[in-house]
This record gives sequence, structure tokens and C-alpha cells, in this order.
Amino acid sequence: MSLNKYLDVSPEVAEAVAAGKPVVALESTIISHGMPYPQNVETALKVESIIRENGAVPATIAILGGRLKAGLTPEEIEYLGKKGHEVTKASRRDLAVLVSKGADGATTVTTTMMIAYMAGIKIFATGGIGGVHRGAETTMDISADLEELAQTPVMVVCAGAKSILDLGLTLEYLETHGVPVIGYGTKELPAFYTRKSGFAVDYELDSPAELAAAFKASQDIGLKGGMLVTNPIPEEFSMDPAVINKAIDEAIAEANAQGIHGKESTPFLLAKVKELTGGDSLDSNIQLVFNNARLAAQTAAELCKL
Ligand code: PSU
Ligand code: MN
Repeated sequence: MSLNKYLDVSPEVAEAVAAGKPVVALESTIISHGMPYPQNVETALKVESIIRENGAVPATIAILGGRLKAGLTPEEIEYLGKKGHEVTKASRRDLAVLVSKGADGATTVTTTMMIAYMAGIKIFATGGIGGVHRGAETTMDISADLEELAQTPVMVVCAGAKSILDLGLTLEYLETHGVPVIGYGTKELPAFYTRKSGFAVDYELDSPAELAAAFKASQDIGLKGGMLVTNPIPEEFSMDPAVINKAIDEAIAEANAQGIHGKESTPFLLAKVKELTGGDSLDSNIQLVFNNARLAAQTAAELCKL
């Protein structure tokens, strides 16, 4: 943990970290760019309450007025949700300029991991991570999230990766960079909207205590990287693979036709998939985030006992 002069940790989060109580970090790009208003704000606030119900303190992370914030007020969450795409989607490469300008930024998985680590928070819950995009062999579009998982010691609990990505290449990349990919109660990588992808994870672990023990071992060994926990969407909220895969294929074709690239790519595809599924993908997305928040809070509580 490295306390930084640009970092503001909320009093509640600072007290919890200092006392060794469970804390779970949450990202803000999912609020500004991942979901439409007002569902984005409703979801973000509900995720915080789920974390509390499961015995941990939530720390939603963002950049506001050039300050790196760990722990937002409901008003700050509302502000980010309303501004939506007007807020800069902030990855590692954006931090220095946003801070120097006193600007706002919504943190991706990458920058949420960075700020969580600075604040002493070890567990982070989200929906999906970025990865190696389909066609990356020519576009070189590989999310900075994968590099961050390789170098920052935070556990990220997600619902696997969407097939807007090339899941096979994403797993190869994580292997090369030494990131353990854990399936929670499964040997198969979940594909976000669906429970199965056809790709194997590295290890199946079956309880919050086992997850916490693996993360503790990583810390004790002194490994510098993170750990990726992939938690399948609950069966009752999962989507028909044929329906979702068709929507994803269409969304990718549309993105290619419009020449969408760079940081616009993931938000464009998410919005298009939602439109093509008549909002069903958004309902699934919200439920899987709740499910990940529960698991992350329970794991943070177990980690505090070790
Ligand atoms: N996947 C989702 N919802 C999201 C994102 C990914 O299902 O909101 C966001 C996360 O913030 C993630 C970022 O870190 O997109 C990845 O963007 P890129 O592919 O540009 O690295
Ligand atoms: Mn990208």
C-alpha cells in the first residue's frame, strides 16, 4: 500500500482498512459507460447495499476533480451516472493528465485496481473485464485490464468475459502474464451472460474461504500480480446462448462497419447488444453484478480472518 497525495479515501473506508475490516472496491466505468441512466445509478447503489448486507464496506472508485477517490457518496454516484459518456473513461494511460487538469474520470477495471491498491483494498467486484478483442491479431486491441491483472495485487471478481472478446486468446494472454484464472464452483470459464464458454479455467475453487486462502498465499509468496475469479451468472438470469451470440455477432459487424475502435469499442458493443436483445442483456448484466458483489464481500470477510 502506498498512500498517495492525490488519493482521497472516504472516512468510512479508511477506518475499515485501518481496522482490518472487509472492504470491497467497485468500478465506475460500469456506471458511466457500461449501463444507461438511471439503471446505472440504481445498480451502483444496490451493489453497495448488497456488500454491506454481506458484512463488508463498499468503496466505489472514481476520479473527481483530479482526486483519486476510494469511497463515493450517493450524490457522487448519481453525478457520474447522469454524466454518462461525458465523463472520460479512464484507463492507466489517462491518470496523469486527468489528475494534472483536475478533471473527472470513470475508472475501468485497470484504474480501479490501481486506486484500490493505493487505498489498501484487496478485493474488487465488477461485471466483466476487458480482454483480447476478436480480430486483435490485426487491430492489436487488447484491454489494459489484462496488464493490470499481471502487475497489481488485487483480486477481481467478475462473471467471466463476454464473447465480444476472443475468450481463447484472453486466456492465453492471462497465462503468459501469470494471472491465475479461478472458476467459482466451475471448471469452465463463464461467458458473462451465460454460464459456459467451452474454455477451461485454471482452477475450480468452491467457497469464499478457499478464494481467500488462495489470495492470501499469493500475497505471502510476494507475487506482484492479481487474481481473476470468474463467477457464473445464476442460472435463472442466464441468457439463451443462441440469442446472445447472435446479438454479439451483429454488434461486432456494426462496430466494424462504423469503424469503431479504441476505448469506444467496449461501450459501443455493450450498448448495441442491449439494444439488440431488447434490454434482456441489461437485466442479466445487473443480476450478475449483484451476484459478484455478494461473493466478493464474503471473500473479503474470509480474508480478514487469515
Ligand atoms: N465489460 C462489461 N462492462 C463494462 C466494461 C467491461 O461488461 O462496463 C468496462 C470495464 O470498466 C472494463 C472496460 O475495465 O470496460 C474495458 O474497456 P477496454 O476494453 O476499452 O479496455
Ligand atoms: Mn481496447
